[in-house]
Amino acid sequence: LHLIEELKAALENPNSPLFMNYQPKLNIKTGKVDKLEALIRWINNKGDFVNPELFINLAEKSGLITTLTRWVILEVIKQVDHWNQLGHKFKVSINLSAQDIQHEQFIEYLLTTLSNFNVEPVQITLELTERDLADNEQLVAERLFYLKSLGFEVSVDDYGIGQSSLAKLKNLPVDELKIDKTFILKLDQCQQDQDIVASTISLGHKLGLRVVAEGVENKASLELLEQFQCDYAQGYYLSRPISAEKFIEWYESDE
Ligand code: G
Ligand code: G
Ligand code: NA
Ligand code: MN
Repeated sequence: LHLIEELKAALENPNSPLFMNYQPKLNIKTGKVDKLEALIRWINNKGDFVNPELFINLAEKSGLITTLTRWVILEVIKQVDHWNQLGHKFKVSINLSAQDIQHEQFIEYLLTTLSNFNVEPVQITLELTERDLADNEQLVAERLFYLKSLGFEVSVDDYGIGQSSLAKLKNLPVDELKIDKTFILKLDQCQQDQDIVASTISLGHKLGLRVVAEGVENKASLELLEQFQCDYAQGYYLSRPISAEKFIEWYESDE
């Protein structure tokens, strides 16, 4: 209860102890980073990092998630606008909760915020887990089709550990599959994971989807993913989630 009050205050604080980190996604074919995932971070009053999974969970249970997601959307769009001004047109993904996509004013907020900056909808990817997509399916499908028609992209996060099947996804306007990191972390050491990942990539491609592997922690796994024709790789081997400033420094030194 204490933590939620502190989070609420953090969201209202103009000098917020919340901030975004960005983790690059490597385009395996071009060898370039052209996408990133935005991940929220919070340093509490004691100066310690609060586990994001913990406070996101609390925010979901308390209904504060709507406010938190709005905060994230504004921060990310501001950042993408800034990168655009530097001549770097990245695509950035935002993690959503089931409540966000179902919220009455979600799309309106997203569009209003975009209209205040020089950012195109196609630069914003919305990441939803299989579970988020399974909740209130009809409404979520309608929202996603509308978002898609506006130019936003949709990504299925943590793919493979949930209950949804590709058959279900075929009825949704999905652009990207993110294979869950449990299949990727030890990819180089596990034949079963290799079989699962190779066939998921191939199935994803047959359905016209871009496939991202998350949790790439070593070179051998990246090479396997390249062999399997995976489109994007994300993980500690390439970069941890880092601040926007650190990222652009890393990116420009690598160009
Ligand atoms: O780096 P990592 O520890 O950030 O993320 C932990 C969990 O928190 C992941 O499940 C991730 O999707 C989630 N998460 C991180 N940032 C955000 C965010 O901005 N919004 C939402 N809804 N979830 C986030
Ligand atoms: O649930 P979601 O996929 O949105 O969250 C991504 C989570 O995975 C974040 O907590 C992020 O910090 C973490 N992550 C990103 N890359 C790696 C990696 O290579 N290894 C591990 N163990 N975690 C990672
Ligand atoms: Na995610
Ligand atoms: Mn994931």
